[in-house]
Amino acid sequence: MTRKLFSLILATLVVALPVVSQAKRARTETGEYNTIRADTDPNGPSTKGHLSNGVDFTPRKGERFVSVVLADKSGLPTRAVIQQDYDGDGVADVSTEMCGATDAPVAFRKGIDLIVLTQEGPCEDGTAATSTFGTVTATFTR
Ligand SMILES: [Ca+2]
Repeated sequence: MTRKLFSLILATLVVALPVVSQAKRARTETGEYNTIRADTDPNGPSTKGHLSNGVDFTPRKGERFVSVVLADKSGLPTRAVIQQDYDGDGVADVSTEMCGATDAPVAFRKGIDLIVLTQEGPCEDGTAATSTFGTVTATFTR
């Protein structure tokens, strides 16, 4: 009886340990943006240019903070905001500025999608910046 119980406890620990370490690990997700409009494309209207200056991310259960990095093909930093629409009216209720990347993990309200929107022009501190096309990398932590 004791031996069976011990085996059961051991089996539970072996199964549970990877789950716990997985839960503490940060999760990274990427998305592409492209602010080059088809009608201003030097090659003329085409299917390769589409207007999309943002990337949506859906946080998972337990995630509370996000760090964001933008890699623009221009090589310059990209001004962006992280937004959440708490009441679903299509208007952002919170907006956090960044210049190329977040300085520190940003707390967000759980259960609501995050939208990372690139902005035209320089960053708030005057740093030269632009938005052409590139990748948004979001790292979620608990
Ligand atoms: Ca709103």
